[in-house]
Amino acid sequence: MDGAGLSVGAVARRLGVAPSTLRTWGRRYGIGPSRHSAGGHRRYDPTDVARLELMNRLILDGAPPEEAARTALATAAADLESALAPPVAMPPEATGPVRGAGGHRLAVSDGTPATRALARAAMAMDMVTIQGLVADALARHGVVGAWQEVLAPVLIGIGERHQATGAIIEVEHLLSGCVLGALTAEIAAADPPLTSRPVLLACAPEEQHSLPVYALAAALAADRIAVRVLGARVPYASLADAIRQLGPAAIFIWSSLPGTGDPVPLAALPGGRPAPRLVVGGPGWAYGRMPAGARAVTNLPDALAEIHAALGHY
Ligand code: B12
Repeated sequence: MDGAGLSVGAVARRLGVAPSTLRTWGRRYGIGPSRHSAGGHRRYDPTDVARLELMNRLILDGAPPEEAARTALATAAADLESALAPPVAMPPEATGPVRGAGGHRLAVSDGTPATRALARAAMAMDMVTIQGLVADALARHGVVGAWQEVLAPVLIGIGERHQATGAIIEVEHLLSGCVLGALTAEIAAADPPLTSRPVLLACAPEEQHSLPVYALAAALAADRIAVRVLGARVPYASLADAIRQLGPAAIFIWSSLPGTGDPVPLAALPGGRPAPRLVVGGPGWAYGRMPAGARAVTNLPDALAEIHAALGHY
């Protein structure tokens, strides 16, 4: 770091967070750069950076952002280095159960620091922090790792909580929107595809649970495979039109609910030369009645592998 200090982008890269997250932390919690360049740009000196590193560490260990900022700001400059060296001891209130309005508790099955932090932000309905944590998970673990280790466990925890209480639908909607936005952004930001025939991804008719479809599409896009995502509730007639228009190499269809998982109409989908590989996933399908040739997958890596195989990659 030179005497002029680091830019927002440089500090964001160092911490593995989005530049917008740093700006939000500055605005919301008063933790930011202590100087500006001659041109008026924000510049972070070594103490600013160490404070932000401490805040980031505390969040990853499960502390709510405002509390992490408070602790980082209260740490004397001379103590920052030692605070960063050993594992950070969490304040007692940051290690308690994840709670939301009305005292609702959220059990996240394998509560890692990242899942706990995301669950906390979701229960607090703190949209900016949710977006930052989802973006961080994607940047740190890639699409498959972020989905399996952070996003799906928190979604499943929220689903279980909702089932038990009938509450937190607002939390489910907020988190789903943030995850959908982040996965769509991953698809948009991926390097150009190296394949020509796309993979077509859709939910079964009336099926609104589209996040796994976007997770798979983002993972395929990261592997530079062309995708077309039709999202939620796609009537079979519309899917058939899309198949005829796009001539996909593979089609993935998701069903979460038994009511949307009747496989009989799949047999009537148009073929093509060569015929697209039909891959189905999700707990809703009646797998015993799948048409010949359909491949069922039970997790994201297997779905990815099945589609790579359909494209002749291995
Ligand atoms: C987010 C969410 C919503 C959002 C969806 C937003 C969106 N754009 O996707 C909204 C608010 C729209 C919604 C609506 C409803 N939902 Co909802 N929802 C969820 C929630 C919390 C996450 C959904 C999700 O993304 N699941 C995907 C992953 C995270 O979970 P999973 O499928 O269990 O994962 C397993 C496997 O599928 C596999 N897997 C995971 N990821 C992937 C990826 C791929 C590619 C593959 C192949 C496999 C795979 O691994 C997991 C472990 O086995 C789930 C909870 C849950 N457990 O899923 C409830 C859940 C699916 N919803 C449920 C219900 C009841 C509903 C509603 C009927 C509520 C209502 N009364 O209106 C409606 C249904 C609307 C419809 N017709 O589709 C129930 C379904 C119960 C059932 N089996 O019948 C669940 C399970 C919640 C619960 N525990 O009660 N929901």
